Amino acid sequence: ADIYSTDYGFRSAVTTDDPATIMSALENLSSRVGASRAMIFSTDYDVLAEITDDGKKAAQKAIFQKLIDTADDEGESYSFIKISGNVYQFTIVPVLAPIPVAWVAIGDKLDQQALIELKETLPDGIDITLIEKEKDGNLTSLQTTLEKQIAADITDQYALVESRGEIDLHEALDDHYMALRSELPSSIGENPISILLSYSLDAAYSPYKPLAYILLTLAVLGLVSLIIGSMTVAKTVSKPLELLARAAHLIQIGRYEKVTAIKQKDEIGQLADHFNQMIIGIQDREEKILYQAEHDLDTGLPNRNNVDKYLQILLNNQVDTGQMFSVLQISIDSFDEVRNTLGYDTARELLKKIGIRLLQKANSNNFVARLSTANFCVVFEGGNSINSFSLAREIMAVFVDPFMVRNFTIDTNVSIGIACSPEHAQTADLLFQRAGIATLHAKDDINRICLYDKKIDAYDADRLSLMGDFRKSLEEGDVKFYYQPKVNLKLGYITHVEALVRWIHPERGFIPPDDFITMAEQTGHIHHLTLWGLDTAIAQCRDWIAENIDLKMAINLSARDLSNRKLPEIIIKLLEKYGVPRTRLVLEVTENAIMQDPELALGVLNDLYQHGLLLSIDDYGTGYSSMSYLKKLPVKELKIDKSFVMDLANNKEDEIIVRSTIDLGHNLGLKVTAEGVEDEESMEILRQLGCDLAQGFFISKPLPIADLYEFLENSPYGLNEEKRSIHKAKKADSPGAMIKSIERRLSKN
Ligand code: G
Ligand code: G
Ligand code: MN
Repeated sequence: ADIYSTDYGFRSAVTTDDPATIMSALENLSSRVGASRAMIFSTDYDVLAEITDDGKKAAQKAIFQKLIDTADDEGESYSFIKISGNVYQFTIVPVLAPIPVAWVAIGDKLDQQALIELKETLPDGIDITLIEKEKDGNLTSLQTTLEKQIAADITDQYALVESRGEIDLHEALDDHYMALRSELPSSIGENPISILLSYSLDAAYSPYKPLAYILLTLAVLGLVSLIIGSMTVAKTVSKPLELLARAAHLIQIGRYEKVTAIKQKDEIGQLADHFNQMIIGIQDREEKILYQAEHDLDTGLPNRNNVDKYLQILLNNQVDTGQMFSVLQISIDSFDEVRNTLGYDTARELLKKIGIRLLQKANSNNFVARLSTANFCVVFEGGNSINSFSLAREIMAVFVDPFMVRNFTIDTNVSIGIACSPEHAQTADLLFQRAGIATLHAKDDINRICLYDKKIDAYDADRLSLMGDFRKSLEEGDVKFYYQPKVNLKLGYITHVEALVRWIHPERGFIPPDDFITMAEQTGHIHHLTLWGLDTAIAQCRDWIAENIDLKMAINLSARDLSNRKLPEIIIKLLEKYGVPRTRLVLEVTENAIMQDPELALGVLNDLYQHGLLLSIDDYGTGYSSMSYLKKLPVKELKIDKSFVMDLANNKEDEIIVRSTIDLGHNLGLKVTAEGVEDEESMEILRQLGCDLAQGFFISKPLPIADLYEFLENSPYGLNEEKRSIHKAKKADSPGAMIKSIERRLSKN
């Protein structure tokens, strides 16, 4: 257009009024610049010449007029104009000389070819479509580098959604397009033309399609191998591990099950093998530990734990069925001696053999166990106090034959203590405790068997509380002496009394002395009883002296007293305190008390003797004292036990024993007393046998002090005023004294 407007020849041609010249200049120039259409307007908007490419002249006069006006203002103007179906880009410039003398319009046809050329200047894949918006709003694609149908489809979609200057997405003929529509400058009154740039996404993606397929294939292959892999892992690793984990859990709860389902030979298979071996190992060890926990390793017998369990079963069973049973504790006497003399190995062999003999003796109701070093036990199902005692005797018999151990002949003595359930205890602990107490007592028993009894149990809570009461009773005067007369058989009347303690408990009433004295000995309370007894008895002697009653007082000492070295001193002090001569007191000591610790007892007894005190052996004949001890004892009197005396009149053997004991006593220079005289005949026999003193129910029971005074006064054996004086006279043995006594009687009469 610039060329048109400034070309001198063209300008001069235009300024001529010759249409042919103008036409020729226009044709000339148009072919030079390759324009499709060209028009020359006069300043009055008249078309001076027109070149067309299709022979059809442009009809839009008004539009060109406006364009010329704009070019007049701005120096040039542009517009896309549609002429007979084709779109042209028109440029209008003045022909200056130097003022505009004409207007030239050059139209460049945007045909298919032009669009293709334009497309080639753009990046690959971008297509161009020209769209016309008709007056009624319809959009039509005029020209396109796309397939016609596609262009039409996209254009249709633009008709629905009005959008300009933004990238939109469209679908056409199974393809996807990105598109950008832009309205081209056009003249008012003309249908607006838009240019649409579209880009096929499918085409854009197409280079990546093979890649996508490869990726997809890889993904599928990966997935497949993953599935196959997981299945393999599951079969060869997870499943076996799960089996092993389950087996491990079973071990935890104490079930040992081998894993047999794993057959593979790999690491997992090896693990399973080791696992199975481990199970065997654990099982073995557990069995060993359990065995050791419940068995004694020396003898192989069940141990204390095991018996406890067994007893627990019996006790539970007892709740339902009431089934009785007993525990026999078998204690080997002086086992320490055996062990220290013959050595530990020999001692262990001995234990083993003892265990074997006990097992041989046992039947299906007997459970044999070892409790501790020197203690075995037999639990006797169905055992009561009677049949348990028989069983104990049978067990005793097992130990009669000596044991042969490593060329040693070992004599073994045992003591057996028995406790029964439910009679003595209803728990395992208490049963053992009580069987143990019975065993201790069995050691002092002739048969060496002892059935538990509350009386022997110093540890019984009930009895312990009783001992508390005992001290209180001593202080408060509930403990008293009763006095039992001893009659001088030659004189025919009472010369001695034995003080025997009586306890009337404020709540429980009379308590047998055998009960509480044993208990007092076991708990140490005997000391208080002895002190109280000595004080009370000696104080009574003082009274009698004051009342001119000539009675000797016998008081009992216990085994415990014989181990008290201070005893002589205590007695002497009391005698001095009350002003009582030593010869008034007789101290009775049982054989058994002496024999508990003969050396110590002899020491104290000798001491007492040295102090001029009189001693008497009580219950003679029931203990184990030998002649050699009897010879050594510094005693003045021997009391034949009542068991030989009570039936004297009817029992020849008793008579022989009593007779020889009296002779023995006399030959050793002792006075002999018989206790337990219950009838006149016995009393007569004793007199004939030369017995010195008699004591027993026939003469009198032990009497409270008031009754004793009554006895002294009224009994044929009593010591009334008359006898007292005769006695005194005799005793004085002097004519003066005799005369005095006769005088007294005479004066009375
Ligand atoms: O009374 P009789 O049941 O009392 O006596 C039973 C036993 O108690 C007898 O063997 C007797 O020696 C003993 N005994 C009685 N009184 C005493 C006492 O005061 N002290 C001691 N140590 N024993 C006594
Ligand atoms: O200390 P000693 O054990 O000796 O005590 C005498 C015991 O003998 C006391 O328990 C007393 O009660 C008891 N006793 C005394 N005389 C007789 C008797 O004639 N017959 C019986 N059975 N017991 C007696
Ligand atoms: Mn006595």
